[in-house]
Amino acid sequence: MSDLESMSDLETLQSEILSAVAAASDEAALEAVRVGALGKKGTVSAKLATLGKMSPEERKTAGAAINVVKDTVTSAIANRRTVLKQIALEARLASETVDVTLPVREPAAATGRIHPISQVMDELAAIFADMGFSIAEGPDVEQDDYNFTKLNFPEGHPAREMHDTFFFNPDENGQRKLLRTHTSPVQVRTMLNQKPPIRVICPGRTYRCDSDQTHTPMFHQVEGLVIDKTAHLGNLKWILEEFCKAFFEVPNVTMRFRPSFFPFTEPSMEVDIQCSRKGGEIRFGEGEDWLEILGCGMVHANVLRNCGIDPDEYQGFAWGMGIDRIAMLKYGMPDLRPFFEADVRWLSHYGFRPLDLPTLAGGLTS
Ligand code: 2NL
Repeated sequence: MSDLESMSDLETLQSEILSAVAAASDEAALEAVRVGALGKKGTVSAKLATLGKMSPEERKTAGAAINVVKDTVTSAIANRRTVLKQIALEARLASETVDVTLPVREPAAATGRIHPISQVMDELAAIFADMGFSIAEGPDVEQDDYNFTKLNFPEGHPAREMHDTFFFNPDENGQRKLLRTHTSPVQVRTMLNQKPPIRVICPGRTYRCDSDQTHTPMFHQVEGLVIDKTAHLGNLKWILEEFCKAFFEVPNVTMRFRPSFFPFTEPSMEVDIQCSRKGGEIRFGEGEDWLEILGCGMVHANVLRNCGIDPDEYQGFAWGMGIDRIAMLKYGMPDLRPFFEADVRWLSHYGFRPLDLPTLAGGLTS
């Protein structure tokens, strides 16, 4: 090869490498170009390897020319690397920009909400614990005996029909389990397992096959039970009044007791509280209207006997009310059905902040 030929050869090589350097679109592509030219088996390195076989004269000129190519390529690669680094940095800065003027996203503890039913259950627990009551719970799936028979519902009595019970298929012994229609079976279990005096409240889920504007097949009840040697209706009246004042957070309530019927109490009463409904808003402790909020009575002697308590030694009173209903009344919620629709928009409107716990000293809903 003549000197001229190898010179033009070198120029071609250099211009090819420089185009490849210019075309490298990221640092990995550029590194591949560098290895292809300057690496051990690179094209420029191959040119340098030919120097050994040349005469000293040839080596002088060719060596200088090849080293110029090597230096040119080396600095072109360094420059391109600087440019690519800058481009990569700009792309990253553009994609990772933070708009510091956006509002701070709140943590789950700040945005989460307590369901009104849970809030009301916590309020009930605070109020009745303050009056010396404990809380008892029991299974949602119950025996007929605890839900009906021990509560003085005779077999085949029409009152059983009135409960719209969800029954399970009978087991091998012909026993049909059911979904409890009230929380009374929890009090039955309490009487069977504890000696009087007894003071409990039993909040929980209850079920009836009924569904319309004001009924859902699952709803919540709280019942209370007091058994003692001298427990009487005067005590019951005081407890219910104290409860209503604390729960509705008013200084006074007027209550009205009307005779009624339940199989498990004798006598039985329904209780209304006085209220005003002016301007579409219910207020307690004033006004001329009445609103039914609960049922109650003296525990029937048959129920005491069925639950292992001697009615000649002990007597007691009990009451029951709907938690969903008193929650709606207290918090002005017009419709029952969204309670059970799990809609976070409803919950963020009607729910309660998780760290605001109800206390009697601090106010139930501060
Ligand atoms: C209502 C009426 C009531 C009871 C529940 C009860 C429980 C036992 C013995 C006697 Cl174990 N009574 N519970 C008593 C009277 C009324 O509920 O309207 N509930 C929504």
